[in-house]
Amino acid sequence: MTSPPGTTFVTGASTGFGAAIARRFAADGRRVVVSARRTGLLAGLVKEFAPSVLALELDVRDREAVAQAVSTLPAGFADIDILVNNAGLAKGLEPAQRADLDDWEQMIDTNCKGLVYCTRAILPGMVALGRGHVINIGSVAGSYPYPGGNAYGATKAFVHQFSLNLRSDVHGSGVRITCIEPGLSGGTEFSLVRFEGDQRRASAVYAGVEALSPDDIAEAVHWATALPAHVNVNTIELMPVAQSFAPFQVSRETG
Ligand code: NDP
Ligand code: 8X3
Repeated sequence: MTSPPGTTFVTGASTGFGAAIARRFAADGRRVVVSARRTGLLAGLVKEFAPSVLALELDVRDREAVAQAVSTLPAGFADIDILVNNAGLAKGLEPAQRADLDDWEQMIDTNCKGLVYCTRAILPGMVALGRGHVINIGSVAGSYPYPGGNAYGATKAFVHQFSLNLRSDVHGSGVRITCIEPGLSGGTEFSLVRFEGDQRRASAVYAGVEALSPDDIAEAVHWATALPAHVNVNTIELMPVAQSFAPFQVSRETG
């Protein structure tokens, strides 16, 4: 049940899930490329696991930069056999009729287009190798609508379907594809980013709840990759026990 030798490439590794996922693989003795826009936040991982961790400044929305970064990796980190497409964000919780179009565009550019750019840059190497694993971080928001989830949930529905379609395309190649779809998770900057740095509003999301942790997500990612090579976990949907489903809303006539 140990990971094969090779390099793990993690996007959005500066905080939250990405940092925990990178640490999980580095602790296994694997080489890990950690990428994000804020490289200063990657320094701790690099120092802790030197020389096995390489930091890369990368904005996944920059198509050329993604292709360039992947094609110029140093030899010791070029044999990527696990890609974790984790970089992503939610911006805002306004109803669609009031949402900021720039927020929608940033979510689509990051969660959908960025994920596609990274996959397209790295997948051919895995197919040529005859093995590899792409892990995409989706969300329960891709399956279950909620007020204000509008474009964010739609980007994660894209991640879900893109993952399944990737499976069809790499059929017979030995490459595995998994979509991990978490529910409410704390210990990350997710809500701080969603609410534009409003710490009080972000903290309120997790008040009195034992949410999933970045380590829970890292464990799920690692488990899927550590299974025998003939096993493909298509989708993992996980929630904290404290989270479940609510009834549909019904708008009633009054009077
Ligand atoms: P964080 O905000 O802590 O982490 C997001 C990461 O994405 C950061 O490392 C950030 O790095 C990176 N990122 C954002 N935009 C870009 C970009 N344009 N280019 C490169 N990196 C970028 O949140 P989480 O750890 O919670 O989120 C990680 C993933 O998990 C996201 O895809 C999110 O949608 C998903 N998710 C989160 C859940 C939650 O409740 N927390 C639940 C379900 C899914 P930097 O800013 O340095 O570039
Ligand atoms: C993050 C989980 O429920 O805030 O994807 O959308 S949720």
